[in-house]
Amino acid sequence: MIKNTWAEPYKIKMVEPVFMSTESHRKKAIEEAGFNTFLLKSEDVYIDLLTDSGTSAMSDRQWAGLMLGDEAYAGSRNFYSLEETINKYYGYKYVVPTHQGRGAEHIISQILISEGDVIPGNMYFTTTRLHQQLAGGKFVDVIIDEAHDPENIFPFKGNIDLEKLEDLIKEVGAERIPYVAIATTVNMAGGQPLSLANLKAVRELTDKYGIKIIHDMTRVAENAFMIQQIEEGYADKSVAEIVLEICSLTDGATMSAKKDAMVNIGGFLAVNDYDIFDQARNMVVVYEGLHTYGGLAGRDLEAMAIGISESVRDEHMHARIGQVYYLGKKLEKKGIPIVLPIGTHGVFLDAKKFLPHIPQDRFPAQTLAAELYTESGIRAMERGVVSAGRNKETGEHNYPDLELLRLTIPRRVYTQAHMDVIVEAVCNVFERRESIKGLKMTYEPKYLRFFQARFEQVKHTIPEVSLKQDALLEV
Ligand code: PM9
Repeated sequence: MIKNTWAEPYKIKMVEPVFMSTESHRKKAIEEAGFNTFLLKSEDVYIDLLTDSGTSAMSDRQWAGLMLGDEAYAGSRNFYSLEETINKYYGYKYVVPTHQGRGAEHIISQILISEGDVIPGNMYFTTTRLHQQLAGGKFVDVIIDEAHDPENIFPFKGNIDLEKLEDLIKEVGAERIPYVAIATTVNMAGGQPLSLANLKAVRELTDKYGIKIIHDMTRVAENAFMIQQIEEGYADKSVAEIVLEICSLTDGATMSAKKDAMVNIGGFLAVNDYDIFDQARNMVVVYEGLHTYGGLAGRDLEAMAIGISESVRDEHMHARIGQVYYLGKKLEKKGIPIVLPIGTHGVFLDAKKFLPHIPQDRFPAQTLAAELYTESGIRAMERGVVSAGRNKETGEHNYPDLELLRLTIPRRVYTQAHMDVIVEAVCNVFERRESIKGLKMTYEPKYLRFFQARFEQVKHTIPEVSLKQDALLEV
């Protein structure tokens, strides 16, 4: 993978200084943040690997696009430019802009899901599953088993298990399945791609039962690059061609343009069915804004359109994923337990292996996030039991097999030297791993708890009896 030497297909025109803190400053900061990296102030962070969402560097063309914002309330020319770009690069017919991905998830879930419906998908994503639940649906994971094993090196761990999917259809009935949810790539599995062969088979199966496919296309260009690199028959196709082929196999999509499309804010819902579009553009005026701006400024729509065209360029993807691989390979060589194969938007540390003495009730990945920050000022994101939330029926924690700390790489932001610093910091924490104790949750919000939960350090690593919460919906 990523065989050729690569370098960034751009040069740097503007820089933003970062804060070099002391260890005592960081100790205080993480304690004040309740040991939750989401609650740190960004100015206390040295290298920010919390997310690749809205954190990428825009190009000079995107910044220029901001100046072309047509801020008319209705019918802004930037909307038409975005619509044209989506038609051209993704092939979807109808577009409804939203302020970000979850705005689109809300709308499509409310339109397509009825109480008691079941939505199969290739692993849950936090906001996506919550919107499906809030609409009365139940998410069922039908990803292949390999995806739940951090050491399994199957190259397409984002694939759907066709047998699991067909068994589910037969069990609940096709009429209870409004759509199959397909994500490119699969974030919670470690940024893993799905193959076109698998997607074609899913299309065939869903056609047989008359079921739609809704595509979470947040990182579709990254998925397309992986297909180009490793799927038989795609080496000579461009990323742009593969993106179009993926989209053509689905009925509609939700997009968080803050990732692939490299804008600080923005998203959309795109569909091929006029009736769904008609309902969506009516709903968007209630929750987001008029259907030609969807909660965004005209300038945001223009930057998004330009970002989409930049995201599907082969040389961009080569450098973007090349950088993630550079980091992953170095960590792997040092013996750090990471999810394999290396994902496309970040390197995921396997916290169960990194801190085997900390039980999942003591939040090993959350603990590791706090330790890495204290060590180095590097901020990463927990993707384990805290993110997985609680079982809606029992109120117990959901215990995912994957207890991960995500080192997410923003696009076009950091250099190879930053990657080397990250490796050094992770190795330093690894060396003193046996002395690390776990955390206890002291505050838990009802929805998407990972964003705002607070923790305290514990003295011993014995499991906690997990607190139950009333009226739990989440996730
Ligand atoms: N992903 C991420 O850091 C943002 C914060 S965590 C909720 O990975 C997928 C695959 C995503 C995603 C956000 C959304 C929601 C949908 N699908 O954040 O609402 O990775 O734009 O998108 C984050 P928005």
